[in-house]
Amino acid sequence: MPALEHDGELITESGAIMLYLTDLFPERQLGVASREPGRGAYLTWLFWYGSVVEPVYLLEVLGVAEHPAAQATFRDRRAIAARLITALETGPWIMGKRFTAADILLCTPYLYFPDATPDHPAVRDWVARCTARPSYAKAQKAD
Ligand SMILES: N[C@@H](CCC(=O)N[C@@H](CS)C(=O)NCC(=O)O)C(=O)O
Repeated sequence: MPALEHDGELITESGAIMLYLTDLFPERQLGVASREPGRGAYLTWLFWYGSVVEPVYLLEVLGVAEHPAAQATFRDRRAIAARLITALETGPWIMGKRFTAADILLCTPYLYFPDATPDHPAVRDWVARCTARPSYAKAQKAD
């Protein structure tokens, strides 16, 4: 269960942890600071993960992804794929030229569930780029 305790505060939810850490360590340049161009897109990607991507895949597992209420609220895996593909066709990262915590967060489901990876070269190559980074190997080793 993703959780971070810092300065006596507990932070949960992967997106909130990412935002907390990238705001705390701006010098690592993995986030987009407040008032910096791209902050809105950065927040959108982080919140989209928890608010849409996770529910959509879970609703599929539960067999109710095609329910009209689910469609009207979250859309579906096709919409997720379309949004990723649109971003990654510009690429090479979700936010363009710059690798951010949004890449780390959004590629995660496809590391745990490779079969769920949208069947498109832009997405497959992006997942491969994410895992080819030395920091990925370092994190895996630490885990
Ligand atoms: N929305 C949460 C989901 C966290 C979550 O429930 N993760 C699951 C795996 S996908 C987990 O760690 N489960 C362990 C457990 O429930 O014991 C987040 O993004 O942090």
